Amino acid sequence: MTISADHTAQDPATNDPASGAPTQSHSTEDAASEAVRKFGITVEDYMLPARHQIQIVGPDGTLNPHTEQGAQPGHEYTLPGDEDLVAAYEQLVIGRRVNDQNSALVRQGRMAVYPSSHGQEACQVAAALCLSQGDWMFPTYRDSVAVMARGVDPVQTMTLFRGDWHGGYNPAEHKVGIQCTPLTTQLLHGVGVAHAAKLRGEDTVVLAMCGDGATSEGDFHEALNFAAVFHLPVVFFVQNNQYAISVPLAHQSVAPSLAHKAVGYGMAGERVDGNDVVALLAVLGRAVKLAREGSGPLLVEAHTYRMQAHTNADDATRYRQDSEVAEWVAKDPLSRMNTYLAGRGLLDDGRAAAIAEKAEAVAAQLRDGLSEDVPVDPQDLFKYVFSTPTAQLKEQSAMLADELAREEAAK
Ligand SMILES: Cc1ncc(C[n+]2csc(CCOP(=O)(O)OP(=O)(O)O)c2C)c(N)n1
Ligand SMILES: [Mg+2]
Repeated sequence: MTISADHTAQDPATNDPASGAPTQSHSTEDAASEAVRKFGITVEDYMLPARHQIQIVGPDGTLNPHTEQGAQPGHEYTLPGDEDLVAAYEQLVIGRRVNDQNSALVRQGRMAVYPSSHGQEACQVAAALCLSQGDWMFPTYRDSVAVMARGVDPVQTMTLFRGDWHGGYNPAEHKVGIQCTPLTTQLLHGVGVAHAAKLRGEDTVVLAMCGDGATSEGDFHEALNFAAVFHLPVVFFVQNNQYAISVPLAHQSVAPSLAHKAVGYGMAGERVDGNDVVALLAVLGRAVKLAREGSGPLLVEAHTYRMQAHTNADDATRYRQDSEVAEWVAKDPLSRMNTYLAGRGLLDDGRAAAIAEKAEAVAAQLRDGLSEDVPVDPQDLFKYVFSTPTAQLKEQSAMLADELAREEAAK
């Protein structure tokens, strides 16, 4: 495939500038040629994902030889610093403990539903750690560990999944969108925030997250196209865990990779081993940096695996083989990082024990917080939907008030 750098791009700025449309063209060619100048690479090298997934630490916990890291022109990545690696490992251990604890709380009836990210913790952790304080994250229902790693209180994070509120935290306070169940609506929210930030002259980057199945949604197309045309600082992060509930990737897309979808929108795509937190930190870190520097949006696809059922309401044994799951046990993100750090002398027994203790404290916090029966006000259903409630909502709210009053009187 050849991408020409020298044909004249259509100027998307025929729109009314007052609408916020770009007043000068920011085409694929602009972003790519800038990168070509900056990195001395070809346009293809900039736009297309690496020939192989970027991997820095292999499943056995050893550093890959340089050539196997996907180190082709335009795809060289630097190893994150030691402190960042240990911090990531700590979050991996906490994330795994959170996944196991939440699954147990569902079985105990303390939570309505939990889409576990067991096996995907490296993606979760890197998503949070690659962002600066002023950046925004737009997570899916599966990204609770990423939300917590970003600093949202664990119990507040899980309030949504207890089923008694729309969400437990203030998105504006944490710069984290509410975890979305309707697939890919959050990508549009993220693009909107990035657009607003750009108009205000802020240097905010938005990390907009979705799954492999979600890439088939119309909203995915609209979000990517809008972000590319308006040259917005968005990193689209696709966690390809191979399934959309029971639908395997092969029935979802026959693109060479999901990262290749980027080029059709005029943005660069990259693919990375989603169970290698070191590679994820490097790839997402660079994508965020490029987006902040004005390179426009980028797409990162992480290859990972959902080790457990879609949610507690799903039976994964009906559509996949145990042998397939076993193959991914060998690629576990935690054990490879443990081996790698221990081998480099960055993790001894004392440090590992201190990390495990922190993870236990978070699990205890979840058990305590989610075992409390919090009184809920049914009228909350109608609050906070619109700043000025619609006539229909007012009517429904009055009907509910009447019913509750009659129930009370009948006691
Ligand atoms: C708009 C919309 N369509 C369908 C669904 C039903 N649904 C819930 S999860 C899911 C699969 C999504 O798969 P993927 O994007 O790969 O994310 P994963 O669950 O694997 O993390 C579907 C189809 C939904 N929630 N929203
Ligand atoms: Mg999936």
